Amino acid sequence: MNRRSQVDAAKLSKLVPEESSPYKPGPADAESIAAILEVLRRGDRFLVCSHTRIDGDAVGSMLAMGIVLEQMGKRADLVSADRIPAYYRRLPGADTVRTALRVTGSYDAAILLECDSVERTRLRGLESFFLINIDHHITGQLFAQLNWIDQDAVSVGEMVYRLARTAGAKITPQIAQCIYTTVLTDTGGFCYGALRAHTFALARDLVRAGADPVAIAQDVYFSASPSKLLLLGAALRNLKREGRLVWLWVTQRDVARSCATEEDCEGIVNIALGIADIEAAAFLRELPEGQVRISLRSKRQVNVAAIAARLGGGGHLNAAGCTLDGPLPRALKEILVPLRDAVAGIAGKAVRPA
Ligand SMILES: [Mn+2]
Repeated sequence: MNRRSQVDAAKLSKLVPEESSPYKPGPADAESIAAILEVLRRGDRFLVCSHTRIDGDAVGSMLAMGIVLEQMGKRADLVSADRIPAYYRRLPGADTVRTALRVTGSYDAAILLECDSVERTRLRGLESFFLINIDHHITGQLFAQLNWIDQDAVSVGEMVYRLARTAGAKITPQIAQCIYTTVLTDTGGFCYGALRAHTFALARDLVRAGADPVAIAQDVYFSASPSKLLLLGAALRNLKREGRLVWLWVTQRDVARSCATEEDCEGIVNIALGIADIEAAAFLRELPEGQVRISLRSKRQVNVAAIAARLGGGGHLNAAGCTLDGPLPRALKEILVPLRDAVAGIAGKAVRPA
C-alpha cells in the first residue's frame, strides 16, 4: 500500500513539477522592464498613481507596485484623485492611498499606471516629474519619458507582476491578492479581455502565492450596496434596444433617488450586454456638472475603443469610455451615430460571402 502511494506520488510530481510555473511571458518587453527597473534602482522616492474613476486594476496595480518598491528598499507614495471604492478597501495597503488633487514634493519618478495621458490621473503637479507610463490599453500613448505599453496584458497588474518577478521581488500573499484582483476585474471574472492559457497560469501562480480567489470574488462581486441595485433598477427602466445595439441611462435624479454613488454605476453596462444577440451596449449617466459619462461594451469585433477615442476617450477593443457634453439626449444622439455604424458593419460582414 505504502509503496504504491509512493509510486503514485512520484508519477504525479513528474506530471506537475512543484516549483516551475507555466506562466512564461514573452521576451518582447524585457527592454522596457529593464529600463524601468534601472530608474527604480537608482532612485529613492517614487510616486505611484493611476486614473480617475479608479477601478480594480488601478487599485490593485498601485498597491502591488507600492509593495514591490518597499521590498526594493524604496519609499512609495500612493496617490489617487478619487477615493478607493468600497469593493477594494480590504486590499492590503488600501488605507495608505492618499486622496488628493495636487501632488507636491520631490520624487525620483512618478509611475502612472493605466493612464493614456497625465490628465487621466486628474492630479495636478505631475508634469515636473520624470514619468513612467505602464499601460495595456489599445489607445495607450507614449506621453512619458519611459513608456511600457502591452495590449496583450490582461491587466496592468499582470505587467506589475512581470516587473516584480524580473526585479527578483518575493511574491507575497499581499502582492498576490492585489494582482489577482486586477486580473479578475479586468477580465470580468475571466470572461473577456486578452485571456490566454497563460492568464490561467498567472492566476495559478497568484493563488499559490497566497491570493484567495473565493474571498476576492466575494469582495468584488457579492458586496453590492442596496443603492447600487436601486440604481440598476432605474437604469433598466431606461433600457432601449435597437437590433443588436442596446443602451440605457441614469439621470442625476435617478442617482439621487437611489442614494447612489459614483462606484454604484460600475458594471451596469455589462448587464445590458448580457442580452442574447447584442453586439454592443452603452451606459450613459449624467454627471453633476452636466456632462455625460458613457461606458461602452461590445462582443467580438465591434471596436468601441476606436469610437471612444474619436470622442476624446479610450479603452480596449471591447470595453471603453468617454465623456461628452450634455444634456443627456444630445450625448445619446452623438454616441448612437458611430455605434449604429459599427454594429451595422458587423452585420454586413456576417452576410458577406467568404
Ligand atoms: Mn486595466
